[in-house]
Amino acid sequence: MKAEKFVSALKDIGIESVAGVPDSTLKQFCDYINTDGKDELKHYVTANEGAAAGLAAGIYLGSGKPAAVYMQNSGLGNIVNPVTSIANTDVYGIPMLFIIGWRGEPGVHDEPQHKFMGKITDKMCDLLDIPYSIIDKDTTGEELEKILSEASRVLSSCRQYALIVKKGTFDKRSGGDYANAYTMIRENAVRTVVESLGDNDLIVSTTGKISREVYEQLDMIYGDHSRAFLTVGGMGHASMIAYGIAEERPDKNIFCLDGDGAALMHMGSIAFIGQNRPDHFVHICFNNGAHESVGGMPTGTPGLSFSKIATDSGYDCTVTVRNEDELKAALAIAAEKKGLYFIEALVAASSRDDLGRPKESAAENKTGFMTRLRGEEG
Ligand SMILES: Cc1ncc(C[n+]2csc(CCOP(=O)(O)OP(=O)(O)O)c2C)c(N)n1
Repeated sequence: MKAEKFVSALKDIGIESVAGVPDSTLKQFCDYINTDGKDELKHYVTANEGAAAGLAAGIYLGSGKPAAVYMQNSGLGNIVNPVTSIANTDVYGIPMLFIIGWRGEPGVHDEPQHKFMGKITDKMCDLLDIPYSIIDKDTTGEELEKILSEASRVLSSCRQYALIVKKGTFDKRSGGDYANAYTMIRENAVRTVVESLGDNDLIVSTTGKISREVYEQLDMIYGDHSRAFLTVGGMGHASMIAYGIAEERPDKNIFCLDGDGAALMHMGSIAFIGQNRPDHFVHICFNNGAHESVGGMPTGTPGLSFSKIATDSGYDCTVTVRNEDELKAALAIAAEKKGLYFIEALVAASSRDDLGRPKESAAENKTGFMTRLRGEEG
């Protein structure tokens, strides 16, 4: 299915606005509405999928027209609250069309963090009282029209409707090569951080390719990755996981390796950490202005200074770095004296095509991390 056709079919049922968080399953659609098709729909990239549902509610209240919300199925977790306690007909009855990328579809190989949500995606829609249709690469224009006409009927009764989109639904298209003005390669920056670690230092890394880079670099440099907890799912929660470990293990230095998209997704955690002031915590945000791990689509907050936010939230020492020498200098300052540090590393929006993935199961990696920590208990 061509993204252009899909967008025009959405417009045919009166959708004029779309909001969401990008996903690789929806990459061609996201690329189109970010580039060639940017004038077709009003488009908002939100911090998380729940925020997109809130925005869709506001658009409906303001215009009387339902909006669409796109997401990876992980985002269903974030929309549960606005759907159940705002949009559902037991409350206000606010129509929205959800476009959900189906990761972890049963029978299709995918990463561990997608398995359970993949299994329950349709059941989640049932539970949330959202009728849905599944679309894939074989869905014809005529079938899509029929599905959307049913969606339109449901929306007109102030309910929500979902399109569950299988991997490979949208035809490949050119364009969508996103770049920023930064030159530091994120993988090299991750290596610089990993190389700087002392025996007492632990890593908690965020969802996506940053964790895959951490895993690879640790294995390459130390032959072991047990000092890292990879937050493979739960995007945006790495910093609170890191904080929890910091609370329980004051004998360790905790390095949280975050992404700008993930930090935005649950931005309140920066405020929480700044106010609770762990003194053995280095929070590094690799800011590429993009959701690079799922295709490089923009995070929607160009120029936002994460280090200023960290300063205002109460971090002791914050700095923005643009190259590896500046990063090394910032890490050396953090190593000198305990404190709550924030390093915003401005990096290019790119990664290596042959970047590896963890070879063990997520549960094995958790056990490795915890066994190492127990073994080092003072
Ligand atoms: C709740 C949720 N929504 C969306 C995703 C899909 N997803 C995985 S990684 C990622 C991008 C993360 O962006 P950022 O933190 O900026 O790191 P980058 O990939 O740019 O290094 C997204 C959107 C997800 N895993 N979970």
